[in-house]
Amino acid sequence: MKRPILIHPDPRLKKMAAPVADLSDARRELARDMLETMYAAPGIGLAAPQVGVLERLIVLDCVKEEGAAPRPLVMFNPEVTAASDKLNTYEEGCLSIPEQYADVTRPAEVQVRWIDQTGAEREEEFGGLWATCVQHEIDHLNGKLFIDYLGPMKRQMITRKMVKLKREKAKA
Ligand code: K1U
Ligand code: ZN
Repeated sequence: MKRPILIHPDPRLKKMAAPVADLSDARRELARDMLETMYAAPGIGLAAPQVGVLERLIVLDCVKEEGAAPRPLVMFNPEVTAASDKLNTYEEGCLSIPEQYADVTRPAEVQVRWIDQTGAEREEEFGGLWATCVQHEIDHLNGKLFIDYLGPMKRQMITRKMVKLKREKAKA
């Protein structure tokens, strides 16, 4: 089932999400719903706070090539265990800040440890778009949005646009 995505500004997008203690059927269903919501948007990642659930769960699939097999990843309690000194700048977007994009600089490679949907602990190194996306999603779990990397003027301008968008959507 697709779930509605919260649009910035929303206090739930600024809160720290709680660690997941156990993998219940409800949590596995939430992960499935998040993948469905992400693919439908369309997007390459989604964090549980974006659907109003303040728990440490993210999903991602950064395979973009036409005809390539999808690679959906479900990460409970993801943690960056190492980050490269080398940096990478990518023009990021966010499903909670529609149609706004800005360059964000982050470590180019990160090692991430997480619990998968079967309860197994996994660890893997990510580079390229995967590294950018997994860091963007973990930021969501810490109440941080990509616009928090921008200067106050640009951030304010985007926030004002989102307030206007939400007002227009509420009227429609
Ligand atoms: O967390 C989110 O809001 C999802 C976001 C993830 C992200 C995008 C770009 C850089 C870092 C993280 C998105 O998926 S925005 C949509 C998007 O980037 C996209 C949509 C369709 C095809 C390819 C990309
Ligand atoms: Zn986002």
